[in-house]
Amino acid sequence: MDDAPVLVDIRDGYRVLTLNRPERINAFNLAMHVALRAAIEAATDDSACRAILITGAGRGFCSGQDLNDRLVQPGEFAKKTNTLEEHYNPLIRSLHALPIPVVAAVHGVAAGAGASLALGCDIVLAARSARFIQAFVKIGLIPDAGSTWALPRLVGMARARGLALTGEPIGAEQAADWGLIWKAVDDEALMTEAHALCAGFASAPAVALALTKKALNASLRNDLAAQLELERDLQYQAGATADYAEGVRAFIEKRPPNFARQRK
Ligand code: T3D
Repeated sequence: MDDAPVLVDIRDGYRVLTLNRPERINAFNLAMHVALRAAIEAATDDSACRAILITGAGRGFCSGQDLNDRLVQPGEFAKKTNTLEEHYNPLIRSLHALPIPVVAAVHGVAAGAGASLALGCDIVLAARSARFIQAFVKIGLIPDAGSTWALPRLVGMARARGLALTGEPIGAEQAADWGLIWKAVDDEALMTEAHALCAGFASAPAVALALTKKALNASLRNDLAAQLELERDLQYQAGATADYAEGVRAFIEKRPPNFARQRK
């Protein structure tokens, strides 16, 4: 279904979810929220799916909330929309909690909640010409869908304030220099690199990836002592897997490891 709000492409070991409202730079409406949630749930339920790649159709990644659905009179907003509670917040929480890496491949523009969505993914690859915009202030809103949480943690408070309070765009190279994203790549290489990354995750040790994600997420609220204890506990779990035994054996035998292809 080419006109579905989210296209799902099942690859060998990972899934590509393409936001598909290109005429509005993939702005979120209700149908896209529902489709994205269903696609993420289906990917999670499939033990052969070892990573998710989120991208956008057409000339940009995502322009945030569809503002055509937000023509309100003063005071009407809270009565008319519960989208944060019902859709954006569960989406960002689910990306954070998923036991598999989620990669965002950003081209064109990621604005408003579209930028928040990218920052909610584990790894953001962006085309060199891409821009990230905390567009909220331009229309009288505050950054949402996790941006006020992610920004200071990724780039520090001074830069978070600059981005959020001005709504000025930041280019992909600067975003990478600041630590907002993982990497800026040549425009024409974006999807090749994103697919290669996901294919790599598909053949990596699944439990180690899941527990690494868990440990890094927990570090944002733990002190050092608590984090060391968590690392010890998670390492016992990773060390008990067949993948660990295989990884060490492969190293000793000087051959590439052959990790399990399915998540348990
Ligand atoms: O409401 C709640 O539930 C709270 C949650 C809020 C979350 C949010 O995301 S709030 C922030 C919403 N997003 C924005 O404010 C961004 C609005 N868009 C823009 O600022 C610009 O369009 C872009 C910077 C993203 C891109 O600029 P440009 O010049 O490259 O493209 P354009 O010409 O502005 O947009 C192309 C088309 O997409 C255009 O339609 P047209 O004229 O060709 O028929 C434009 O209206 C449409 N479009 C772009 N963004 C949105 C949109 N239509 C609806 N909603 C959009 N967000």
